[in-house]
Amino acid sequence: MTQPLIPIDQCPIQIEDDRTGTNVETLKRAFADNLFYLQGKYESLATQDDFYMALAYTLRDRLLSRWLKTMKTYMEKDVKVVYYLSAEFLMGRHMGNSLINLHLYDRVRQAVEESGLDLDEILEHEPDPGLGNGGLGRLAACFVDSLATLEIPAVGYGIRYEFGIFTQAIRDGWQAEVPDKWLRFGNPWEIAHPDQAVEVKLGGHTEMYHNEKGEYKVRWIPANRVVGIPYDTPVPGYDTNTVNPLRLWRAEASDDFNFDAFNAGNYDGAVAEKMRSETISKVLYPNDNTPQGKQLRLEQQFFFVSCSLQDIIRTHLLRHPSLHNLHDTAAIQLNDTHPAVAIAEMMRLLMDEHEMDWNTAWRVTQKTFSYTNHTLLPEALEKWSVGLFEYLLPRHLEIIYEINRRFLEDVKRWYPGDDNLISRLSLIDESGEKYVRMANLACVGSHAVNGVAALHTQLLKQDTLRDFYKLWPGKFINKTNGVTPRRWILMCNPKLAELYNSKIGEGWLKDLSQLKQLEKYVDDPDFCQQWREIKLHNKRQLAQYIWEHNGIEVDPHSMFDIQVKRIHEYKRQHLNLLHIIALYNQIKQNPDQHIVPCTFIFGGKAAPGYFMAKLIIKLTNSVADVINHDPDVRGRLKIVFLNNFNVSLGQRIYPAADLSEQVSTAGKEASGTGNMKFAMNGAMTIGTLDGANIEIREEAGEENFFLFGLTAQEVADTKAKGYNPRDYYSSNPSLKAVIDRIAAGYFSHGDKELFKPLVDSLMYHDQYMLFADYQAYVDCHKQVSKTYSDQDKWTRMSILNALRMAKFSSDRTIREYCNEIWNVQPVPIEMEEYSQENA
Ligand code: CGF
Repeated sequence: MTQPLIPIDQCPIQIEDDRTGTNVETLKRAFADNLFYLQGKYESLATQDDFYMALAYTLRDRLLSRWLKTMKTYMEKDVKVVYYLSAEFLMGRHMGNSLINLHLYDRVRQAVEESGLDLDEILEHEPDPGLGNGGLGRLAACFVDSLATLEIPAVGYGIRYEFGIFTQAIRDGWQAEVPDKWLRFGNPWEIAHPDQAVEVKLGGHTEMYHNEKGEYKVRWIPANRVVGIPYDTPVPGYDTNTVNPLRLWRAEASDDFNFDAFNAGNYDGAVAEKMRSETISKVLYPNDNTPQGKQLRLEQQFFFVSCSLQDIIRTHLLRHPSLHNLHDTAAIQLNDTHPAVAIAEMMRLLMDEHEMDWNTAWRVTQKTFSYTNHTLLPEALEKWSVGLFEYLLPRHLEIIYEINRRFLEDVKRWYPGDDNLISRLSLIDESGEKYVRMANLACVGSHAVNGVAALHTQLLKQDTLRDFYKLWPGKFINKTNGVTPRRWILMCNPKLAELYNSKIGEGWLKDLSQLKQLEKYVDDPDFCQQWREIKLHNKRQLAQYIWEHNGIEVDPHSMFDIQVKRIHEYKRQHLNLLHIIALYNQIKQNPDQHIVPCTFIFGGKAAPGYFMAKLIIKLTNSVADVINHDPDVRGRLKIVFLNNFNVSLGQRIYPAADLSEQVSTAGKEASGTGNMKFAMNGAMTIGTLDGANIEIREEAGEENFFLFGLTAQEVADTKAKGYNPRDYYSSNPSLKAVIDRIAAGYFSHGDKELFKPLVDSLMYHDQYMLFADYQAYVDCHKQVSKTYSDQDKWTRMSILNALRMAKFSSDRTIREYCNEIWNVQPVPIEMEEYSQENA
């Protein structure tokens, strides 16, 4: 008789073996074992990649029992789960995170060292999985970390792009894009589950039919089918047993389809179709805040949404006979409008595939979904041409029309005769070519809509989504963004973490407000001295990196003034450049004048098709070239553009900053999250009253923040009055000198054409009002320099900034989502602790 297989965690004899044990000897054995059996290498022939892979498997093994137990607990307890739908997850490297969350850093370091290797080198070998553009994708990654840490049942759903965000190279000062082959050597962190593959339909047409009960129904006859294969990556919580999955879908051609073509002898056609299907998960669109109306992008969105919803429904039906109570087991969050087609797909699945009537399906849908808006830029609000929608998703378009019809009926009843209101609220933009407005769909189909910082939510209510706010004020809620202190303090700034631990223990890592207790040391000379030493240490490390990568020698004692983020005109990297050139002009006029030595560091990618952003990169490098080599400057100003800004580079940069540049035009940056990472690591902010800057200033204290510039209201008022940038140019000699220097070709070897588009755009439009804010910004920088010269004062301000950032832990943000939007509770995962001593 065959014996049923006993799950490993229920085996009567628990053995601390090579896959679970955590003492140094066991770790060493496991590492060697994986190198031999999984990488197929002797140590003498192994490369750094082999070592990295072997160590990654060693760690993944140690996550598995917690991971499977987490899944089993959720199933058995039939808990409500948060499903976070996001087209981007910018996770950053996994290995360091796993070491921290498994509390294995020291033992693994020892095991690796005793094996004759260097852990830091191995850590550096992990490719940075760049499955996101910037803030939105990184926010999703911080959120899944906090969800697991807070023991919230959650699944992140997204796309397993074969190519993530491009690698940025700098050639002759210009950005060049290089494909990101992050999967080249395989991905040891993920586990594929082809058994849970789902089919996704595309194209075709719909038809009416009678079902068995004699009712009229609609069915979708697709032209094409694609299969979604899930790949799960464990997301361990810090200091808990919870390990939640990040489930990313890969597109594969459906066998049926190929088979037909093969049978017909059309081999090329079958292969071409296979490639076409698999293209869906090939590459991440490298645009941030600028949607591109490309068919493939809509296919990507629908693909991962359909896979995920089918998966959610399957999970629900394992424990419930019907879908009427789906909202009791599932809270689905739409991270921006990229997954908003989920509203229509859920309706289709409920009605067409699960026989639910419209009203019930709509009630379930609305109760299940909530939507986060991430942008105020009107050009960034996604819309899809009705023609494309109909071609790819004919059934969904019908459903959207019906949602719209019913919705507008209501509006007409509530606001009779207001046709303008109707056309603004409509899910279909009919002002010219017809478009489906995804934000409108998301607002109508969700029970909650949130912005990502207080000002942003306020502006959504009074501007971008004001008509919806008027209809449903109760739906709108603010959820100020946050970032995980595990990655953004502990992992990236270990010396600072050590200092905190030595004073108050490790509790702050799960409750950042505990840092407030350290305020009593703000005047303690020893503490301040240690604080300065840590910053200097971090600056030295960054200086070393700059030397190795850019060949530029920078002085770690100079002020590190840093702006790293996507390059975008609204973020105003060029305002920063104008100030640098103004300082340079001063030096040229009077080379002996006192100037606080400063290293200006930039980093960030530009969307490949965004000419002006690319020109800003070129200008940065050109200004750097001239100023860094001018003997009059005597090294007092250095400018560095660090190429390929990504999560790993961010981990080096934030801890080394003295000054954080957050200078977007007020009312344009929804929140920002880099601003939080800088402040948590003790950088002072120079910033406008925009996004989360406002709240950072409130928390840090007005006196600990360098504020400048117009408010969002003043920006609007100035524009309304008729803004003319040339007035500022002609009345401000310093500004004029700066612009004239660029226009004269001083930074382009006399070429007056190169930067003309940038100069003209400022002189004749200046959409983001750099000129209006120029003088305030320059003056504010004077204040910064003066303060920096008083190191005691600066240190005090830096300490207070870092200690007062509790609000910006993503744990706080996630708790608010749980309580106010998702209605979910923590579910602790009970496990017998493996004794680390006996292991
Ligand atoms: O989302 C952003 C970022 N660029 O990804 N937007 N989008 N789309 C906003 O511009 C940021 O201000 C915001 O912090 C981030 C996450 O909410």
